[in-house]
Amino acid sequence: MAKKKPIKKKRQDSGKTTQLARDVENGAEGLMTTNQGLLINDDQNSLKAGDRGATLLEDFILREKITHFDHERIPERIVHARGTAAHGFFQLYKLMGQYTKAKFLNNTSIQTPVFVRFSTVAGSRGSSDLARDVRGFSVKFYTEEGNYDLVGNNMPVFFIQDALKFPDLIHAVKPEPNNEIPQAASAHNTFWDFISLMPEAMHMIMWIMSDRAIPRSLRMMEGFGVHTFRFVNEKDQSFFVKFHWKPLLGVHSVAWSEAQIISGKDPDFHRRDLFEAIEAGAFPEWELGIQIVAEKDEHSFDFDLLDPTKLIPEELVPVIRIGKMTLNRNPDNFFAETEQVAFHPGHLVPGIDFTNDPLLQGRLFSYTDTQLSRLGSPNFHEIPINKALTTVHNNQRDGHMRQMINTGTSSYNPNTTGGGCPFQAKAAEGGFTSFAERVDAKKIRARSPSFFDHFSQATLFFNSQSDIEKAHIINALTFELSKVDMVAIRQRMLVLLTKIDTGLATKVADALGIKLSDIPEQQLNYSVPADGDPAKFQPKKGKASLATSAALSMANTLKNTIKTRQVAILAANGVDEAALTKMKNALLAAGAQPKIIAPKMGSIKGKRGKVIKVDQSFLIASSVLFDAVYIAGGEESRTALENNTEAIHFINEAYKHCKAICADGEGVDLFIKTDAGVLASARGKHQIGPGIVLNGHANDFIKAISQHRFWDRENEAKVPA
Ligand code: HDE
Repeated sequence: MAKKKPIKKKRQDSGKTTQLARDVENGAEGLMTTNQGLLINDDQNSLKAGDRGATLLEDFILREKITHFDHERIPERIVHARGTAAHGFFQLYKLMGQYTKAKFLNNTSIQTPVFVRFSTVAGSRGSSDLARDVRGFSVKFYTEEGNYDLVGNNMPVFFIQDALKFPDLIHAVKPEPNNEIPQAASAHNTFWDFISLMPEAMHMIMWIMSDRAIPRSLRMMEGFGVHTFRFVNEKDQSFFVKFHWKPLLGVHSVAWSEAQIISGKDPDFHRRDLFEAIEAGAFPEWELGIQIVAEKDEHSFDFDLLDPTKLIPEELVPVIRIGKMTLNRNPDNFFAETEQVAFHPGHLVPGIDFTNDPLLQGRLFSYTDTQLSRLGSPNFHEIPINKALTTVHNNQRDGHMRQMINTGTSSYNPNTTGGGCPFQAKAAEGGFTSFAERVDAKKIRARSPSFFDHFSQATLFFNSQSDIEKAHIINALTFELSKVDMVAIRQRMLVLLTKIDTGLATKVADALGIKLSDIPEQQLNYSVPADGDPAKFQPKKGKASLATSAALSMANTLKNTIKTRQVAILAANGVDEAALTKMKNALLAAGAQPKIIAPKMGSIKGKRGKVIKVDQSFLIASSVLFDAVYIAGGEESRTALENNTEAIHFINEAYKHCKAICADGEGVDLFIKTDAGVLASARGKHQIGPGIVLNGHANDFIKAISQHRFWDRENEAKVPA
């Protein structure tokens, strides 16, 4: 019999420990016990009255196990239910004392631990990663002054201006209440009905209908704090601040037709991509950027800084990059960490404070409220992933699942029984003080007139897009509104689109088979005021100070690396192993992740007899899961692939989705015969079109992959794939 290992004492705090300590904690090294610590001798059979007899109620081991199982699920988040997360750290580049006294922004030598959760908003926990949706981008900084949460999104603006409208927005976008259809999609009546009555949503609609809503990877999207926050320095001077996360891999998206296929082929596409990149040591990185506006400049813009449907164009206030976040460790347990983490825009540290953005103010109430019911206790701050690094001392006591064992008789302040402890901290000792903003106003329920320009920045966004990006917005709107079966809703949306750009509206109308001139008067003037009184609420279009902003277009993003890009190498028996190996090594050296795709799993034999391991067969592989394709040479391999319809479809589909394609030797003959090859060749005798590398150098292929996509292929005849 194996010698029993001693059972080590369990640790109370995980999250920032070694792998070994975590293994011990998870019981990997110990023997199996009940939750009371009793060693279990048989986990295969319940206690029965005889071999074939009834199970005995007495079997406390069975009852404990099943009872725990029965209660394993907790309510999913009402929004942002589908998420994935990672651990990492933040390191500052330059001291920020001029603007803020936050300690983690005033020390360049420390690494502040972070936990980051990315999410989609509308779908359930089990929905697809590739839904057209906003992505949540929540960062918990475990600072020496307590937890600071930056709970943002991958788009810098929001649908609504006032928190009171949030339940309406979410009710409208969630599946319809009678039949719970559709899952994780905004393409349905109730969403567009609401939106067509909310002109303030138009700027966000441009973002959500753009390719930003279908990222290639969570590692390739920007993050934004959305609201304007405040920095406060040691002299109690305040500055307005907008937060940005800039990914070092650039900002990239997939195509919409691709997103829909990925949802079936691999609904976990984004979470797998993040998990695998971290496991492979290709740690995702973002730089933290800030836009600073002095208090005196609060009113110097043609929009209101407190309005969350507006961004500050980077051309007006540049983004200063102040530090870098690196994600370098996957969670050990999805439930304990990713599911139980509780973010809150009100988790602040001294030096950071709120503004009066009415959306932000409402959020400050909501997060604790929802976490109380989701996590089932006011003690959720004691769950390891939520615990601050600093020690918690206060007079809060008891409640469900209390972990801390408070000692002594004092649980009130002021006291003498506890020697006066815990004491309040003076501001000089790091005690939090709210920024003393001057307030002199009447209580009212109204929208500030400075919030009424709902269209200028929507137009700015649309005008800043490349032609292809504009076409994608038009297609996305057409797709969504085609799924709306109430004509009046489509018409109202078209009316709103005309206020953004008449060309945009005309193209969408045309695709929907509607003539703008036929829209009835009733819809043209339809307006539901946000505060109930049409006279008080007049959506208008102002004069934006900029015509375009380069930072808003993904066409201008970084295109200088192929790190972590997935490259499919198509091969079969008889492949030219020398060329294949050379290309594979060049791709690996450049940081890409090449995979050999062949007709069958197992291995293939090269033309000189080398045995090559196959990573995926065409049965499970799909071009939409890759960034680029390499077709290796070899006569026998070419013939096998030519007769394999899935291989041909793979190449055609990759071409259709504008990806880089490279072929060598006989692989070139194969490519030229595909529909993709015919189209590419039609471009000219010597020029086969950008993104296609035939018998070229590996570096040409690498350069092509780093361009991400060759979107202008969409302007040619399309491959029927
Ligand atoms: Fe949230 N939001 N939100 N939100 N939000 C939640 O809190 C809410 C808003 C955001 O990874 C909930 O713990 C209201 C803007 C993210 O765990 C809930 C309003 C932005 C996450 C909630 C907003 C966000 C949430 C649901 C309008 C971008 C996921 C579960 C006033 C700046 C956090 C939870 C995670 C989650 C309320 C608007 C970002 C219900 C009332 C604007 C990234 O409390």
